Amino acid sequence: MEISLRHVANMLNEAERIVITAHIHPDGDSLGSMLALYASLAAQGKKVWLLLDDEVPAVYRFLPGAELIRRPEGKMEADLLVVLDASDADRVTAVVEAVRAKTLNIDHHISNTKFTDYWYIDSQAAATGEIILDLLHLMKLEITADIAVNLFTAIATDCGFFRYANASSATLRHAADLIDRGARPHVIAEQLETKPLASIMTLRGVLDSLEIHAGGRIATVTVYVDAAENAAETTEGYINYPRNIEGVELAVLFKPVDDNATRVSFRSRRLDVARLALGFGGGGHARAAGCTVASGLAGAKEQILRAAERLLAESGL
Ligand SMILES: [Mn+2]
Repeated sequence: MEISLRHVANMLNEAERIVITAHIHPDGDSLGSMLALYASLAAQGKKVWLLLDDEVPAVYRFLPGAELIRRPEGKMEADLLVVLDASDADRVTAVVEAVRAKTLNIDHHISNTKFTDYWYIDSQAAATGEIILDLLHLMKLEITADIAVNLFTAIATDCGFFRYANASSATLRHAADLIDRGARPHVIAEQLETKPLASIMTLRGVLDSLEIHAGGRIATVTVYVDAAENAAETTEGYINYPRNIEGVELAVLFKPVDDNATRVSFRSRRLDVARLALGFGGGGHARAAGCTVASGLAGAKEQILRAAERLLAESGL
């Protein structure tokens, strides 16, 4: 059932035992939103748990409270399970199975499949963090400096530090509000941009894998990382290299998982890549989306390129 933000606030006020989760392969928005909501509800004396069926990538471990995020273990009961920044059930399976509770989804993905008991979706918001900030104001909860750091990171990372098309004047007003409450953008940016040497070494291989297709309109790169690294590091930033090439309408990042799975990320300037991702059971936004293709790298590449060239033609690009 679709509900208003006021109704979301009422549900949170009424619940005493609340589990907060977000999508697997967590990013700054999902983690920052989780931690901000956690801190505000826990400060009210509620029993709150942060569950995620994934590791927190190393780059986000500076977020205040990140160490409180646990993997689900066994079954549990709660009054409410809040699912943040997740657009479909596939991305939260383990936690939803482990927790018996009413489910509430707060999200900003246009591709949201409305998979919970209750949902609040604002596809105009650049980040779920923007919605959480509005919610905390509505609930008249204190926004501490730690909460501000989490929400600023959530918002900034989902709009390329205010450079992407989804960064609206409202996005910047939210960010300004958070700076007033103690978020320091230059400190957060430095945390996010400082990389381990291994990540730069990986970049060498990524650039080596660059391929140009469709007469220069599609650029692809491939990231090979073993499972352990995969869990600890975020590789999404690599897609900006093909994305920034002159004339490229569609950037694709392939991440081979095994012989039967290849994760794929898309970025574009004008093309609706959410449509492309949806065709492979994925989702996302118009200019940034992703999916997993049930095939090894070569097969996935072939299928994606075929679908992408068709979409380019249909879109007149
Ligand atoms: Mn998001």
